[in-house]
Amino acid sequence: MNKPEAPTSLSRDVAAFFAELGLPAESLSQGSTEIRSPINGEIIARVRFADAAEAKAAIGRSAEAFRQWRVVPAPVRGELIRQLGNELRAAKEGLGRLVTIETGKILSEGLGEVQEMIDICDFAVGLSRQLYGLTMVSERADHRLMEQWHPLGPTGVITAFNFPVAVWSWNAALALVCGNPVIWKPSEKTPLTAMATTALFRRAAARLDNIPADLVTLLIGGRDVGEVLVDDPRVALVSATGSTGMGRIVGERLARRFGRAILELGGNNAAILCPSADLDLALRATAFSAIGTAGQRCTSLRRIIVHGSVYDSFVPRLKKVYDTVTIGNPIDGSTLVGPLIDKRSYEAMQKALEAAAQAGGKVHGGKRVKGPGGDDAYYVSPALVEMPAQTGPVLNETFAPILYVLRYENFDEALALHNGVPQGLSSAIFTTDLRESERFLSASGSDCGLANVNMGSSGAEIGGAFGGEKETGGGRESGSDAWKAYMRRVTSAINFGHALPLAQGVKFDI
Ligand code: UN1
Repeated sequence: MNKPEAPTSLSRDVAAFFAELGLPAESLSQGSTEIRSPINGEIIARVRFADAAEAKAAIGRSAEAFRQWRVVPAPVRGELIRQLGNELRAAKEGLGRLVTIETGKILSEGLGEVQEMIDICDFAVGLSRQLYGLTMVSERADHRLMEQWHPLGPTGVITAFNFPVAVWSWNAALALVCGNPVIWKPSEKTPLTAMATTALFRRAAARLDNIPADLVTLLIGGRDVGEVLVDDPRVALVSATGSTGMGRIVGERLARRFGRAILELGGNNAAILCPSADLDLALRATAFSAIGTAGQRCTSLRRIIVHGSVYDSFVPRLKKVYDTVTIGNPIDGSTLVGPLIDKRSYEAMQKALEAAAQAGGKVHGGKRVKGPGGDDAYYVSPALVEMPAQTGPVLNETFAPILYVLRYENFDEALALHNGVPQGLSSAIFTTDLRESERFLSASGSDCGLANVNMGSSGAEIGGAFGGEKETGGGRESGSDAWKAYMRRVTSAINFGHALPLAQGVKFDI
């Protein structure tokens, strides 16, 4: 474990990056909401929150931007995203570091998050020339059927603290090439990375002519601002990432007004460790998925279901990793585990561990450790909990590094445990047995949106559709055909003949 180091002046770093981006120094001291770095609890900014009236006005401006943007050809819209990708490339160091300062994830992951933004920009640029509709054969002579995809409307994007900018970019890059303006409400805990990203977007937009003002609006605010986005019928689509509790409210309220939703909510991701697994590989993959990002990814590994024949060779090795992993300042290159985001998160972790112990779990680790920041920072050793059964806190997502270990004897039992939780985001199997891996990926296998073989549950690339089932909300973002959620489909029938045959052979002669 790292020795505690003297706290650095993170606010100075933040101010320097903001100056580099041309953001006024006052933007860091404009308001009364204190933003603290989880690294040492230092106040790095005081930001102003928008209120509901400002949010409404912003939606009006976004609706105006939509009228202009929807008629810009999609490949021209793609050029804006190409410019955004270039800005992100140039600012990768600084923005990655700011992600680390604001979220506490290690620098390599802060940089990785910006890389994920660059990757989705590249994807979206290509996509801007591939918003394909279909043509279908018609049952009627001299008729043609076709579908087109048109821009949908202002898109609200509500993001969580743990991926403060990448998740915005998955949504924004697609929404923008699809012809929609974006209104962004970032997590209350991470407004600074959102401000910096918006500044980079403005730089990109300034390189081109005729980009409508208010194409991207940043609304830093609380729940009231989120509610305006969810309730206002001018917002055609809301993409929300966060807890299942939040998503249930957002989903219900959107449904009431027939607004569209993309929900990316809690995960309770598991891996099955089979008798034939490559244990060395499984150990590394488990460590990254369960301990990495201090367990604060929606894809973090939360359960491992281990076959009895490998339990005693695998679990003690895993415990050793848990005992020796480097915890400390995430800016320091040798650290693997940074702090939790805040005190509430620490308390939720302790509560879950107590409940697990009460349910018969054997808890290993999970204690507060001294980091670089004194009392206002929350560093913990990751926790491994051997459970006698899948009960109590094992059924919930606790956003902290807790890995529950369960034992199984036959594969069907493992699958039942795997799927026996309310969430369905990500999943993994470690096996070299083709039958097991194919079964896991089949209709009677993992019930999650993401199912991996011989790798952990976290760290997806942007090329595939990202999201999950059940209480994870069903939304898909990022790659594959996720773009379709940001557009409206028009199906057209065209008669190029002289007769008027009716479908299904109906006669209606006048
Ligand atoms: C999240 O935690 O909300 O698959 C997103 C991953 C990352 C994204 C996580 N690419 O772990």
